[in-house]
Amino acid sequence: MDIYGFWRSQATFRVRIALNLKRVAYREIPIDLDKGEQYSPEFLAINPQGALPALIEDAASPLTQSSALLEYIEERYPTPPLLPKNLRERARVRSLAAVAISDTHPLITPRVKGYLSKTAGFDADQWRAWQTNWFSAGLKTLEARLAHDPATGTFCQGDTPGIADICLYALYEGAGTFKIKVDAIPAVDRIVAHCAKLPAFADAHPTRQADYPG
Ligand SMILES: N[C@@H](CCC(=O)N[C@@H](CS)C(=O)NCC(=O)O)C(=O)O
Repeated sequence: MDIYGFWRSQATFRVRIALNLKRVAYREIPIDLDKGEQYSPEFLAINPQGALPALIEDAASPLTQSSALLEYIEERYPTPPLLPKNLRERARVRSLAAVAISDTHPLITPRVKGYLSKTAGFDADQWRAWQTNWFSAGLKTLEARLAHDPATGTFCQGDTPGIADICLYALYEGAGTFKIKVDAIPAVDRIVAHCAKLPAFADAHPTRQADYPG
């Protein structure tokens, strides 16, 4: 299995963790977002959206969108499960994941940065304020959702890591790659610390990737 990705790509980070948790071997092919390689004709032939990750298996068409990939990996490799069995618990996990995947991450992508700098004249400070605002909003929402909910355990849902933890960890450490630290999120800090102890999470970290510039 090959994944087109980038060390800092939060969406690729999520897929790396899921594959590691399932113990599925993969090779990552780097696409440098800082150089705009996602818009090369070669990559647009793989994903016309110009976004990472893309997962390639044999001669099949590429699969894209990290939420679809997490579900695909879960269904294709059922052990260990990354979603609970109980229907309401599954919905809670997907809802927590969506705070990161759907409502936070899309706002801080390179294409949004490009648009804001071109059309609204954003400079580096304005972009940083924008990024900080949306990382904080996402992580504080997750804190509010997790802190007092009896369904929260060692991890987001009970005591087993799953899709919500994958998304939380990638969001939190994604903020870290930009040196953004959000204060007063103790439940999030605690769950992230538990995730970081697991090799599947730690090995997927941006700083552990071959294309990490150091
Ligand atoms: N919803 C997509 C988001 C994909 C996405 O935006 N990926 C980023 C990297 S994390 C990207 O490739 N962005 C390229 C750009 O914005 O130009 C997913 O979860 O896979």
